[in-house]
Amino acid sequence: MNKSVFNTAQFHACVDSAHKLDDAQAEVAFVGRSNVGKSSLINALCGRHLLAKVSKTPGKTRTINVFFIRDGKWIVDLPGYGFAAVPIKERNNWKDMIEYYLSNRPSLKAIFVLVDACVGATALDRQMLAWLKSTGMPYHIIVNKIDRIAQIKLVEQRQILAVDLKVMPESILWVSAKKGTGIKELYTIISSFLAL
Ligand SMILES: Nc1nc2c(ncn2[C@@H]2O[C@H](COP(=O)(O)OP(=O)(O)OP(=O)(O)O)[C@@H](O)[C@H]2O)c(=O)[nH]1
Ligand SMILES: [Mg+2]
Repeated sequence: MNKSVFNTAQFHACVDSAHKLDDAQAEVAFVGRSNVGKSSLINALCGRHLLAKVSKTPGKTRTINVFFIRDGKWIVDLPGYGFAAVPIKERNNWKDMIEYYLSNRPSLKAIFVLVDACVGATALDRQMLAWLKSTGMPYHIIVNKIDRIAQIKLVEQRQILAVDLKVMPESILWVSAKKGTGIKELYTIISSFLAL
């Protein structure tokens, strides 16, 4: 694993439909509710603050945003779900866009589902996880924003979230895009999926 490969990541494409994407050799995608920190995590991975656009206001990412790592190897940032302030029609469009993308990319090697360490799994997270499970697509759960949990509560909160998500705590990657916790492990995992 070579961290510098991520540091030279570049913006590659921004599309409103997976139809418009060119072929990749291998790609991984980040999904999750709005504001969970998908774009922030991509920035943390690539060691850049401004690669993917981040905002305190949910609903910042509204398109499929592709970042090129090298040789047709991509990291893909998707719009978040569950942002109530967006009209239902637009939310449904995003849902269709995300599901179509996830279902129609033969080069998609792994889907990372982000869950907020404080908020826990929302109904839409459960829906996404159940759908991914039903399709047999390879997905992994990442819990982000663990910096918001007091150190003393971390073990207990990990246990609560793992039970809630019906998986072993060890199978979840616990990260903080803000503090950089867990990012090295994520490099290793993504490097392996993308064969970097
Ligand atoms: N404390 C803390 N805040 C974080 C972390 N990761 C992201 N944030 C904050 O969460 C907010 C949302 O981050 P984004 O990266 O824009 O979230 P997103 O999931 O891409 O959101 P959408 O584009 O709306 O789907 C921003 O204010 C970030 O600074 C983290 O690990 N810890
Ligand atoms: Mg975003």
